[in-house]
Amino acid sequence: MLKLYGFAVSNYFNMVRMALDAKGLDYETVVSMPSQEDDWLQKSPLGKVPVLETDDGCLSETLVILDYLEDAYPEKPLFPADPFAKAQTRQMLQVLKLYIELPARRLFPGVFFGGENPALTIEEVRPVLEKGVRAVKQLGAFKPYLMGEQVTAADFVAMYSLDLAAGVAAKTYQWDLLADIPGAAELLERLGNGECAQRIAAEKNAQMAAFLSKVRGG
Ligand SMILES: N[C@@H](CCC(=O)N[C@@H](CS)C(=O)NCC(=O)O)C(=O)O
Repeated sequence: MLKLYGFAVSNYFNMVRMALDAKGLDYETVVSMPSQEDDWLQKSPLGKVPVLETDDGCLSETLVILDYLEDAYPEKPLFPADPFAKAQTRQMLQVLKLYIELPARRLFPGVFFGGENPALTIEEVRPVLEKGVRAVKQLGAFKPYLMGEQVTAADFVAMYSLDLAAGVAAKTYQWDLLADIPGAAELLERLGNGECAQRIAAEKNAQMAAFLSKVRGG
């Protein structure tokens, strides 16, 4: 059976959980934290989560895992069949990862983890996020899902990256980031109402305080 390693507060872990659930796949979750220990590096060369363990071995990197799931389990597709539409979905995935999630993540220490963000980082992140937001707005269909009528992998990456980026933007720049992407708030609400998303949210909320206390050194 597929095994997914990670922890409930991890947004990347939850993106993959949503995809596994949408595909109706049986899988086991194994609670694992990022680590630079040798054992873990055997599974995850960068020491990160999530990791998907398959009969053929382990895979890390969320977008790669999403591609693998699509190729290995094509029933209940999470990418369009048409090559161009599929590439557009992948384009959106890259935009969300590179220009929304990763820049926002640079400010997690000051926004969520009780640290202080350096002024230079604050200055650097904003223009990247602005471009990312512009690109999501331009490339997104929001009809009603991010790429059109069908739910795709991009919806799951969006729901667990736009929400965090919005939190970062609000606290750092007093910027309502979602308001700059018409349809985004409604999309997050629609996705968040699903049964799997609700289960994930309940687990995340239950573990958030302990997680924050740990990263804040408490
Ligand atoms: N590029 C990775 C990023 C995953 C990631 O950053 N996961 C976080 C937890 S949400 C992590 O493992 N952080 C520890 C680290 O970066 O060393 C992916 O797409 O899966």
